[in-house]
Amino acid sequence: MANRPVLVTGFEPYGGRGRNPAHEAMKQVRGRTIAGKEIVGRGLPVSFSRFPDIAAELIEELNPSSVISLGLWPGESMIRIERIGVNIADFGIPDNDGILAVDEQVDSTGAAALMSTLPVRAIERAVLQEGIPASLSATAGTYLCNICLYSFLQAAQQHHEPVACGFIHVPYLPEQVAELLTAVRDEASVELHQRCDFASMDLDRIVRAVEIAISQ
Ligand code: PCA
Repeated sequence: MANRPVLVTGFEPYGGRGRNPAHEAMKQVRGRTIAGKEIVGRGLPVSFSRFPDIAAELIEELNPSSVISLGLWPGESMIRIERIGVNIADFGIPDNDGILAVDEQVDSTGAAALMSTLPVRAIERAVLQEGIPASLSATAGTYLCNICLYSFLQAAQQHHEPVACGFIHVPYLPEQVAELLTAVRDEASVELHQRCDFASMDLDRIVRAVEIAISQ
């Protein structure tokens, strides 16, 4: 039987940002073989209407042994390994279709929450071992990244073979924070110390953390 690939997904830019480090990290690993595993990469739309179907379709099409999804968490300072997806869709900003979900559910008949089935503690330890800041997180938020995590976990439960699924949030790129700092200075409407979203990590480190996650 052919080896099953690892699916790495990365969200497209959203929220008026020109780049998403998650999408860029996905592009750096796709098409490679890492720890003997073939990596298939897909960009995901920041679109509530495309979930949960897109997750089920990708698992059906690719039959991956595992799915590692990536998204940006603005202001995060480290590799943030999510433990849990919740059945809540409640957005702070509209998605890329202009939809602003308030107090909705991902699936009205679904479980309240689903736990990541990736070896999250092993990933955390291995990433830290390489000197890259990382920690486990008990909330992926209630926006598209949480919807993605929940949807893949649910789709995996329906699949005929086991699929380990999980989500990793990544920080801004340093270049993005430099742009933000420039904008804050130019707008001159809040003091710099009122903002707490200026943490960043370079793309090479983010990609290395994804490689390590794939290898666990
Ligand atoms: N981050 C958002 C959605 C897309 C992304 O990269 C989130 O954390 O939900």
